[in-house]
Amino acid sequence: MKRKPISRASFAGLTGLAGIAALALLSTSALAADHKVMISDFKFSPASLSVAAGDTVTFTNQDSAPHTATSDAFDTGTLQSGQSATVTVPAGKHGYKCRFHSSMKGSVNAG
Ligand SMILES: [Cu+2]
Repeated sequence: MKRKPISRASFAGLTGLAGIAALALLSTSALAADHKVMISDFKFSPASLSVAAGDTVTFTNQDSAPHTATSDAFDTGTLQSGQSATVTVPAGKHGYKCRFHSSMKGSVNAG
């Protein structure tokens, strides 16, 4: 009676599953989109934005004054005139403001 190489077959099955899991991870990160927010005239534009959780938002300061986009979830740090910074947005609704100008407010809603 011939013995079947069971252990080898199940090893191949596991490798296949790991491959599928790796592909799933890769495609998730490949789908993350980047969104743009411009800062000019002491305003964020668009002031409110809906994105997918894990997406990035790039803030660009077009004013001559320095600004930030600061929330509990992300912070661009100080953006001098012409500078930009990209942040990753976790799930949730995040209000943010400029650390230097309290009237400058925006929000990013990540579903
Ligand atoms: Cu500001």
